[in-house]
Amino acid sequence: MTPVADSAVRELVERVCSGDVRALARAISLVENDAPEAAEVLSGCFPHTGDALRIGVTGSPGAGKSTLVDKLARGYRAAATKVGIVAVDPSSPFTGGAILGDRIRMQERIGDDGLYVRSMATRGSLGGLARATADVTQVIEASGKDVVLIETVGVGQDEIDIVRLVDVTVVVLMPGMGDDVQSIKAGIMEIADIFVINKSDREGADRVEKEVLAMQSLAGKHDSRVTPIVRTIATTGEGIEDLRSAVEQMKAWLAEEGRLETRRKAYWRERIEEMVRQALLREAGAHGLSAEDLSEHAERIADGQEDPYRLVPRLVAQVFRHEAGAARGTKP
Ligand SMILES: Nc1nc2c(ncn2[C@@H]2O[C@H](COP(=O)(O)OP(=O)(O)O)[C@@H](O)[C@H]2O)c(=O)[nH]1
Ligand SMILES: [Mg+2]
Repeated sequence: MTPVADSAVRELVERVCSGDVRALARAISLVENDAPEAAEVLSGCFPHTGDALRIGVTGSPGAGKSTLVDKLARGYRAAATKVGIVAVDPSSPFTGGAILGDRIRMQERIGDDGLYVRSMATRGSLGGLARATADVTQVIEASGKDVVLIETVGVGQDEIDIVRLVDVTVVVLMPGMGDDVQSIKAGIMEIADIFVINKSDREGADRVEKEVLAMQSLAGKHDSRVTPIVRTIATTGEGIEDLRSAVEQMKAWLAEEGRLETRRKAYWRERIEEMVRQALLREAGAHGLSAEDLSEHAERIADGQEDPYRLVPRLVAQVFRHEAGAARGTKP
């Protein structure tokens, strides 16, 4: 990057950190699209992160996550807590109802600079949705938010990866899910810090609670803490304050015995590994290993014409040879 661009990025980051909403939107776009300036933006934001509480809100489509997040945000705003919202919903790209709903809600909020809402463009996020969400969250945090709420549908590996980047995971269930409680058990249920039974105005809330309790007793206690179950009616706001206090209790629990540090260390351990992988692939791409090359190799390997166990060490050596050459100022 040229020095001019560098100083422009620095200025952009300064504006983000001072709470400039337009600068924030611009910085997020650069990061989301993995633009050449992205690393500089993220690096500039990094010193201004780490203090916000990241809350993941996950659960099946229609469980009431968006409504709940909206009410939670209002609760936090009433308490003068600055809130960021990241809405991730891969099931409805571009025209999906959820994203549209989030945008409408965002429109309503214009004028409150203590709240920022962003829907993730879910298709074409380079390096994956989890990467993009993690980076966007960093930028929003740097803009001075105390709490970042991340809404995501609790299905698929991408979503589980997204949930891994939060401090507190709220799993939203609802009556009438029946076997659904069982079906999402495998992935998301284990990482729940708080269960919410939303739509408690409907019949069957007791049954869902019983199922969750049964599951918990089956799983056994593996923590010094029982996962609380909070009943809510997101549409009316009933139970939202109970949910906020459950989050506060979780926060206090995390503060004990360095639990938050442990979680965040595990988080960064995973992210670094992924970042190194991405960087190496990008480096390889710059030195003659394009996506097409990869496909050609794959084809030959599938055909039995090429040996992957010899290919990969050769490719890795190629990248490092180039790096070493660049460091010496020579071409390999
Ligand atoms: N009866 C009832 N409906 C609710 C409640 N919470 C949300 N809804 C409705 O359920 C639908 C889906 O809500 P939404 O927040 O978009 O769910 P999401 O897909 O999980 O984000 C909407 O029509 C909401 O108005 C609730 O507590 N009770
Ligand atoms: Mg939603």
